[in-house]
Amino acid sequence: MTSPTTYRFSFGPWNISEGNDPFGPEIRAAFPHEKKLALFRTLGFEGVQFHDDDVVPGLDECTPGQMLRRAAEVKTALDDEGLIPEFVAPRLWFAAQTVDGAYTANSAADRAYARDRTRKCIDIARALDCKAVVLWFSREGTYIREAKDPKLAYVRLLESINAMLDYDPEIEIWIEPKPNEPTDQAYVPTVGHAVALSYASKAPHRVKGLIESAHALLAGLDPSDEMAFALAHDKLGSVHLNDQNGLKYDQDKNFGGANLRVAFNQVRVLEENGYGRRGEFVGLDIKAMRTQRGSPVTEHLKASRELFLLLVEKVRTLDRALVEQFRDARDYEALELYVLRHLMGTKP
Ligand code: 3MF
Ligand code: MG
Repeated sequence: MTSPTTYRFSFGPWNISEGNDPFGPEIRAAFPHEKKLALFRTLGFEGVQFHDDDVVPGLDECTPGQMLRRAAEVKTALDDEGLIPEFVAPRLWFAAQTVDGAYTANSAADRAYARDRTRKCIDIARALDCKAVVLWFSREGTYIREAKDPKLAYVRLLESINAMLDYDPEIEIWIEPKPNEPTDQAYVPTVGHAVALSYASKAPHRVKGLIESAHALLAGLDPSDEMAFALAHDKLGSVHLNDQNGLKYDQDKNFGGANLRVAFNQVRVLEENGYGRRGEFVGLDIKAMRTQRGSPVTEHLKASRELFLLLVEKVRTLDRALVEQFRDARDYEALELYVLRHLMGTKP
């Protein structure tokens, strides 16, 4: 018998926010970025997800020396708090040069900016002793189909990935698919696209996926099946657990907050496939409700972590023999009732 997985959790500093949305500004007092690291352990988290400019603010204006000095300070702060940097992601959607995308922008100068910024992101990751870079292809897509040559766009994405693999011989690239928002149609909308890019790349074992529950739901897919697909290819770098109520704006709701059964199945697929046993983090990407008072807001992170652990118990106490029996008998009606009763804690 192997011992049960002890899960490690992570989130990014942007998950502690001031509540601004597209219709209104901040409504909570700002909580200083530097102080956020001190919260992780007390909340039960030991992994930190970073954007490159979370580590080095004003990155585009920094000299290489300034950049590395600042990264070294953050590394010391992480060590002091006993925290592990899970990944660093290049923020390729803020700058004027990324208005039309980054690696797929129509302007050669803008594509060069994106490549340069990505190299800086990798340098920062290495300075933190962090083994992965996450690519969320935020603006790699179009608002109207005629705006870009989509085949060329995929070629450019692959070339950019290969350039990253060349630039650093060890770094892993985890692609975080999302089908839309902020673009109308994004390139690499599903993990299948990400895995195809991985196999086409020059180092497939270093290119993986990061599945965000809400992103899969926005693509009309079940997040647990997206995770299973990546796991079947040994390419699940990490997850961004959260929830999403239908095809709306990207909601980043509390894990399990919209659909407990969908959350249960994500936990089931992760647990049944030994996710976490090689140090993978259970990552969250969750927005606090705008209505929440106080600063800093952390209830949403605590609640989602707790919900994950409660669902782990539900997975571990699932009667596997009974599940097999129902599968053998092809009695999925009975299986469904059993699963729902189990989730509700109702005795048969
Ligand atoms: C957007 C996202 C992003 C990514 C993050 C890491 C701001 O929907 O999910 O969060 O997770 O940028 O790459
Ligand atoms: Mg995310």
